[in-house]
Amino acid sequence: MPEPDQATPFRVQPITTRRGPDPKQDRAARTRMLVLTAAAELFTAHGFRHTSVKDVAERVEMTKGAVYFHFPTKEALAVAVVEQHYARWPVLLAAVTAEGHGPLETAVRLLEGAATAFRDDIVVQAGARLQIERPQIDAELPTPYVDWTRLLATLLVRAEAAGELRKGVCPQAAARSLVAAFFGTQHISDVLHERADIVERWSETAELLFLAIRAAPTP
Ligand code: LUB
Repeated sequence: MPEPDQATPFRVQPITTRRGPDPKQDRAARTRMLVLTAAAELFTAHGFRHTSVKDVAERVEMTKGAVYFHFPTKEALAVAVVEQHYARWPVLLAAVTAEGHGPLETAVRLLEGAATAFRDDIVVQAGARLQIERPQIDAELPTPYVDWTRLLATLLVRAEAAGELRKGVCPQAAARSLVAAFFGTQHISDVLHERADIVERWSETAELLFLAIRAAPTP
């Protein structure tokens, strides 16, 4: 299975709080992550418009000035949260790729992992809500859906080359369908159950979709 870095279009680096040479920088990175996580919790619960920098500062027991030191505006905070939403996916892809499955099974496990992250990861949840609220946010947010579509299309082209795809299935069309189905599944699960059942809901949708995408088992 070729290396993931050629497949993954997600270009955002995760914020690292690993101890580096400069303790001051470490502390700054940890504080930045603390503020970003608090903002993610508030954006997920109340949305962009009903969350103030004062709310974020109070949640992390810092002054507004200290928050502005790391994020000059509430918009910059929203952009950083959405970027960290997408920074989750190369990490997930590297972990799934390391399991050494074929391209189609890699796509299956990637989306299973994404469903779990949408259920359990507050930064992923906040990024999804802010992407819905894009019209309210006066800032350049990453374009949604396109990176997942490109990643899945790359994997499905490889699946086709490996004979894993049902004859006549177009990899790009299948990738767009998977992204649309995942987006819809996570959104409905969010509105109805705050994503408590997203893993089960995605599993039943994925079973149907991959039944249509996967090559018929050779007798
Ligand atoms: C994914 C969402 C919700 C696509 O890629 C994205 O932007 C997505 C948030 O905007 O679903 C499906 C994997």
